[in-house]
Amino acid sequence: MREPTVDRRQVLGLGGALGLMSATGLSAAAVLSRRPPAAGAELRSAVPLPLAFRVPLRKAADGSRIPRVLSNDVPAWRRSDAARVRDFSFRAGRMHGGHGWLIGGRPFDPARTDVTVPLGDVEVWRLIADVHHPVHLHLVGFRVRSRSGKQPLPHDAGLKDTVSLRPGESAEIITRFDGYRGRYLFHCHNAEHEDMGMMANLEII
Ligand SMILES: [Cu+2]
Repeated sequence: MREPTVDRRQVLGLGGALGLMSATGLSAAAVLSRRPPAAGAELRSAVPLPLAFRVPLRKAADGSRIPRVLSNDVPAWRRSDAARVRDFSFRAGRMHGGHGWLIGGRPFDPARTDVTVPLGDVEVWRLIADVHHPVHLHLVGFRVRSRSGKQPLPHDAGLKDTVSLRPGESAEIITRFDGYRGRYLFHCHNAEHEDMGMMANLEII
């Protein structure tokens, strides 16, 4: 008789995800294997811990499917909607007498407003990078119009909060700054870059 099997997500649920897996010495291969352990099996830790996972004796069906179209309400801003176009370079430079990472040639100053946008305006931003910089905006999602003057990449489709610029690459993005007035940030999402100056203040008025 064929043994009932369990969904591997049940196994993960039992294990409390990957952190516990490493704590117990169970290998990722054992837990994430495409061939889940047989029901009733017991997964034991490789290190001497008073801990074991008992796979329950029940069968689970997974009727979920990834839809063919994930979203059809993506904003269709046109370039002609833009109240203005801005340019921002993301480059290495000098900061406080040392090495830093700069936006538009300037390191971050928390007291300085770098960009002021009236609430509701559509803007086009042209971003250019020296090395790899994942550029991230707070407050709004945006759409990627082009990369270095060419068609965006497949993963640029949809509403984005980050565009990952490759070395020497530029990108044109468009968004409407709606939502709330106040002060927000945009920055390189590389933690070392943002901590070494590659951040700027955006004021919605
Ligand atoms: Cu960066």
